[in-house]
Amino acid sequence: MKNQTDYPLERVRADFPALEQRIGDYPLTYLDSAATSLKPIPVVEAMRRHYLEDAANIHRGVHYLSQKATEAFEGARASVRQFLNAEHAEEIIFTSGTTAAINLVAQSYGSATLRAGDEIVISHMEHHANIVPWQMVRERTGCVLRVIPVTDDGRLDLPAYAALLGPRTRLVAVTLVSNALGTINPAAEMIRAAHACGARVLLDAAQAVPCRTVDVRALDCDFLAFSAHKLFGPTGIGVLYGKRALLESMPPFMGGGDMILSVSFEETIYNGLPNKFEAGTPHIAGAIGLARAIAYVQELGLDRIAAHENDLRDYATGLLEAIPGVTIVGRAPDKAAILSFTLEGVHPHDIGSILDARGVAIRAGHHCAQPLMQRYGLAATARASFSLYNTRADADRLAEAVLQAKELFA
Ligand code: 7TS
Repeated sequence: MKNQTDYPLERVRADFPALEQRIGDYPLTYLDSAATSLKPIPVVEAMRRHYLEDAANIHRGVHYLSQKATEAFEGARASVRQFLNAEHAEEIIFTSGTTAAINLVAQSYGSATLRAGDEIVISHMEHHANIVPWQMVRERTGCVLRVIPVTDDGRLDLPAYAALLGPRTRLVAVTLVSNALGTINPAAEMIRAAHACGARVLLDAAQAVPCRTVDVRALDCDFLAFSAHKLFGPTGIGVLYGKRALLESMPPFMGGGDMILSVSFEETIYNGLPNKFEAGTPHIAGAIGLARAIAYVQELGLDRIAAHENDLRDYATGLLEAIPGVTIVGRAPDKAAILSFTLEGVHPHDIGSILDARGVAIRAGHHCAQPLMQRYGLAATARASFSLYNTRADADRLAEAVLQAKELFA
């Protein structure tokens, strides 16, 4: 089998100069895009231009460069709106990333609306970023955390989810795609069930936006969070989407410049959306880079990206399965190109080091999902994640290196 014939893999790879380097005697095989993606030239160029030619602060200057920076920043917001198919640009809040976006909802919405005994439903496959903020809210409000179990093959247990929902459920916070298992969760169905009992839903889309079309209106989610750095954009910027009426009803999360209309020592009047949630000078270059990254994946086409990654997922799964002693953790029928695995007799960190010595970059560890690891009785897994620039040759090198790890420890 060949790579998809209409997929411009060579052209895509040429956009990512990091792929040209060698690690010792080996070409770089980058299989850690679930941690962060590599960055294409157009994204870095857009940020470089801003920093070298147009650097100015936004929303405050009357001068030319400030206006230009403001237009670029608000243009980026418009790009994100269109990318997510949100109804209004002011439903797009720039944050420093997924973690900050979830914390914003937990602090602002959670603290303002939750009372002792109210219930938040999360799942057993959440990243710590979608667990710990809710535990912090629990400490402040006395609300209760309920956890959707996962099945042995790595799906959410949907009958158990239905049984968890009830009149006390206020919020469901779940991941769209699991970073540790690759599982794609049936979000639309889960949102319908949550809404039917009056609960709001937050989706963690950190692993979803790089490889799937995410339409907040089709999903009807109330909040959604993602990071630019997994979407071929810069670190330090991400997005919180929230339905306008909800965001309007929420108190500010941080106070400072830009989030106010007027300040006196007696009284401060807050700004409207989205500024209310964007105190301080934001990551202007980051927003510009994110907008360029969105254009990059849209030019390539998310459906084509998904098809390419699915091919790599299936190909690599076949290769790993053929190695005796390898167990793939996470076998949901609907999966992104994230392969967590263990190798009998070899610690995942040793797998990672042996692969690294051959230029193969994977992640080994608990993937910031310790409860999930505990569920499967594991301390860690090795995780290979494939992206739009990976090749079948990358999967071959992964499998060869895993075989060598096995022989070394035999
Ligand atoms: N949610 C999910 C599903 C994630 O995969 C991650 C990062 C986060 C939230 C947090 O994103 P951040 O940008 O705010 O840090 N996941 C990973 C990973 O799997 N390996 O490194 C980071």
